Amino acid sequence: MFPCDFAWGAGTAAYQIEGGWQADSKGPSIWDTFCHKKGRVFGDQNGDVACNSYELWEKDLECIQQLGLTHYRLSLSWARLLPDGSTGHVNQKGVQYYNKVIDDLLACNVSPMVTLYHFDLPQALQDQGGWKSLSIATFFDSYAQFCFQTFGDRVKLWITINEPYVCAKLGHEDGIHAPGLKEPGIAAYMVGHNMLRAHAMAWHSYNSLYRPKQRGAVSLAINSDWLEPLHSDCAEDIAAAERYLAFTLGWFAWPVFVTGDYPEIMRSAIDAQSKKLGYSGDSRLPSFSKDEPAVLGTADFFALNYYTSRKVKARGACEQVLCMKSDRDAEEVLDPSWPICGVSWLAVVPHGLRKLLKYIKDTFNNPAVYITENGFSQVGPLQIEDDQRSEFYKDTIFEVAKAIGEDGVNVRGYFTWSLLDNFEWSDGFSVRFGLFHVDFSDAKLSRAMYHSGREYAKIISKYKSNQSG
Ligand code: GBH
Repeated sequence: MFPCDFAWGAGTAAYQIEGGWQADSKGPSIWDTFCHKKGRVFGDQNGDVACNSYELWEKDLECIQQLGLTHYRLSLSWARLLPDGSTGHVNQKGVQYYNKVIDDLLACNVSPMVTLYHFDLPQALQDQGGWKSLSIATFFDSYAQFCFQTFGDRVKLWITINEPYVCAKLGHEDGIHAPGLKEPGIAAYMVGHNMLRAHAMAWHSYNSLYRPKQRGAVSLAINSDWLEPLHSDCAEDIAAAERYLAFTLGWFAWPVFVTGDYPEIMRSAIDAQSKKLGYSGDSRLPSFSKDEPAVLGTADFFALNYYTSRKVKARGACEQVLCMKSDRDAEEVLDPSWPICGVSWLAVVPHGLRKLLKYIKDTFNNPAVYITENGFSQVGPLQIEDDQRSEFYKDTIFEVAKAIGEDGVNVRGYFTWSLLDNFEWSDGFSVRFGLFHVDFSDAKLSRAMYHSGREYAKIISKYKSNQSG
């Protein structure tokens, strides 16, 4: 049921694991700056050291081998490679580090999937306006081309940007992620727009300059919950769930996979709200220029980060202020039959993934899909015997199997989040997503496999032997 070349992976992100924040002339990123201000992150923690994967990469490789992964998803730290964000100055130590990681993986028969951007913009580019500035797309394209040029002989799976939704909304609307801006109703749409422009430019560069020789595939990773109307027979709830989906998955998937532009209900909702609140001027949702490379068709596969599901109802006439929540006029409701057992936002709903995969197949013309992130965290007292998480992985992978076998979804790979317990953004080290436990109180930062890791290794080896047999 899983195709013989199915990718069995796990993922990490540079800032969450590497540490070495100043090592070997790495430049600072917006997450360095953000965490170094008090009151931003749980316990004022930061990623200065994290799992110290910059020095302990070999330990990570052992974990990867213990799991029997066929693929490993990592991200590159832009500011480690290009300390001030531009290709004018290349940090060779950074190049060496990622060369070693990639070469070691390949030597162990593990294919790298490389994310160019996982939330950590070089601070030097933030100082020039960051993702709000139009010129960021050109900087990103140069960085991407540098990476294709440097690593693309060996890397065949690329993700340009991870979760533009999260960068835009959490970073520029809610201010709970770096760069910590709170400019509701305006900045997130600009940021999302520039991320799409940047992604499209990089895809076109790959397509014309590198693909002919390197023959890899490029996409962007879109996070989406599965959404259902709270009352399936209530027209307002149905419309609210549709709007919610348009403002999350649709925001990025529509331009890239369907029309080259934002979902119509997104634009009309935003413009209607502007009118209501007396906000004049151009639409707060920018428009794509015909003079720039087209966004439509700039993904060689669909990269999905799925964690949870939500019920949705209309908000009605509450709180009329300029913000994304008012624009989308749809509220998520936790369903009591979908239990929360870890971090507060994560209801455990494995079957939501199957439904979302079917929706993606039907809506986006049956693309090849990689599930680039999926996971479930522990909080509170630590258990190496994390049986609930083992069950979660078993159930989820079974849902993926049904999506392939019964719904005919073209799923090409599944990556758990995460290989290691790591720096979980605003939750610091208090939330653990790893298949391996990391002892952050021990100077050696020793890694130890959770039972869920053992379970995942078993699943992988079962399907691998089925495939070869
Ligand atoms: C992923 O995003 C990230 O890509 C990854 O780096 C991270 O480690 C992983 O999640 C686990 O968190 O704080 O209540 O406003 C997943 C999508 C969307 C999930 C934002 C958390 C925050 C909810 N994320 N959401 S809240």
